[in-house]
Amino acid sequence: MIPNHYQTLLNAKANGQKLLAVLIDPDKGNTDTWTTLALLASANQVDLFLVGGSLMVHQQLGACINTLKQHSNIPVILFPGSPAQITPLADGILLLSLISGRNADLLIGQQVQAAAALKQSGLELLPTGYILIDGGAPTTVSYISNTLPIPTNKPEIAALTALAGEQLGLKLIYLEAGSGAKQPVSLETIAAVSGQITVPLIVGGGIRTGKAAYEACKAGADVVVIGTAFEEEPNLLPEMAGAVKAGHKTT
Ligand code: 1GP
Repeated sequence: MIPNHYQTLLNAKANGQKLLAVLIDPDKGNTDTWTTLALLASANQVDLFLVGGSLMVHQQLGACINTLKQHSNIPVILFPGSPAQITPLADGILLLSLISGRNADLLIGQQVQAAAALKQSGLELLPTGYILIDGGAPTTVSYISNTLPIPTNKPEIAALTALAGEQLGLKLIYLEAGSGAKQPVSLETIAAVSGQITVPLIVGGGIRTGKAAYEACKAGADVVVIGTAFEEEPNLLPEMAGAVKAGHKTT
């Protein structure tokens, strides 16, 4: 049977289980770093790998995914910065629409360009409303996307943006403070968005401590994404995985 990763996310949400996703930017590593992360992630029951980046300078996407798959059974979901990052080597793809912005190219233009390749790829498609939240300083994703993030003190705008995304049929909402953000998405914003939607909520950007990961889960995140902290210190992984599990609704 072909695994259905979206169903896994829905089941986890229904059971109050929180998930940890490790984000890997293939530009920023090599076989050794990916092997280390894959082994640590397996040992700590990480739920997902997200692979992608805003820019792709080195052609390492395939090598990165192959290394992760060689050393773990954790599903690899593409988190593409552009249609050039589509590869059938992965298990699925966050099919992003940048619904916090008003850049038509990122709302629908790039998706049209990618549609045929996606159909051919056989990848599981996870249509995702991608929402940028101000993380305290300009981020790569805000610069590259040429869009303004939602101000951090406007949780009601984030909540209604997410609700509109769900009403349009998007199956996931991703609240993004930006990779390496000074401040992660506020707990108030996570709670406001979580209170409006029924689809799983992914939260990432600037989460660097177990406490921040735990609090994001308690505020309503269903999936916590961590990239930069593990790039800098892979050995944080056990603590982060424990914090996300401690955030389960049942505990
Ligand atoms: C970025 O949300 C992810 O797209 C993760 O951010 O690198 O800050 O953990 P960090």
